[in-house]
Amino acid sequence: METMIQEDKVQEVAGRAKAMRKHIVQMITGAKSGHPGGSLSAAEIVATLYFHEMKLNPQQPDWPERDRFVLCKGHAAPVLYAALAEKGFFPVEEIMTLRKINSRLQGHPDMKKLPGVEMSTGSLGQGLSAANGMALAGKLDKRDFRVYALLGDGEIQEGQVWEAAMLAAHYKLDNLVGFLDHNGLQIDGPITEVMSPEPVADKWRAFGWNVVVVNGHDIRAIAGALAGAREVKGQPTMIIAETVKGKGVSFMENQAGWHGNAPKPEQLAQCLEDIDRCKI
Ligand SMILES: Cc1ncc(C[n+]2csc(CCOP(=O)(O)OP(=O)(O)O)c2C)c(N)n1
Ligand SMILES: [Mg+2]
Repeated sequence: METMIQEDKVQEVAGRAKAMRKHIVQMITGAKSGHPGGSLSAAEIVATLYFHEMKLNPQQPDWPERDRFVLCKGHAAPVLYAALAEKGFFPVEEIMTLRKINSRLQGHPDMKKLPGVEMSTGSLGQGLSAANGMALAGKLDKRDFRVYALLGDGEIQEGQVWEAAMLAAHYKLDNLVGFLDHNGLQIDGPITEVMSPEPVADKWRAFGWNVVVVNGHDIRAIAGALAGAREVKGQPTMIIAETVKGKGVSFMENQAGWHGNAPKPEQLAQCLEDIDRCKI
């Protein structure tokens, strides 16, 4: 894949992804509940979007021309909160209010509470439909913002996802880019054992999407796929990101048991040390 991103930018995004991973384990440990696995797997995807790709203004979260991001897999809220905090939408210290009563950082993202959250999600399967609506509205209003949606590979077992897939292709939503966090695991184990959605690339292609497969921890590849998507006319793009669930924390990697478990306070130092050492 042709490199579409400057080397200093790659380093900046990598630094943000590392900082976001630390925020993720710190906030989930503090809350004593949350979803580390699918938050950590998406760190490079979300960091590349927020620190390279997307047009945003943290001082004006409702700026009409802004690009939109929908976290369809809403349980990965910590990765979104980490990005929004790093970007300056709210003070970084506030991440430690995760899942507290009256906090703006609920267990799943709430668009009415937290500036920068475009859609309230958590019930799997609904986010892509909302992203479609935003992308269609952008076309009707003749605005040139783009819409990004991040789906889980277990999430796409939901039927509504495929109605949305059909609609996006039908309406030629080339201002819409999906990411599939293809980490191979869902809450109870491997996606192929629970109810296989494979072969995922062929399915999205059959539904009329432009499909690209990348290493979801490779910032250059992600940025290249996003640049490629901008050149595609008349079709939405799905970037299938091959990732590792729990990426960056040695004892969480590829373990379904860390889907929705908080580290114990005595495990936090190990998490942070692993993240520091992790070479992506
Ligand atoms: C409609 C619905 N059913 C069930 C759940 C409970 N749930 C939360 S996360 C999850 C597994 C999701 O797996 P995947 O999409 O692969 O997410 P990731 O691996 O990226 O964390 C389930 C079943 C939910 N949030 N919504
Ligand atoms: Mg998964």
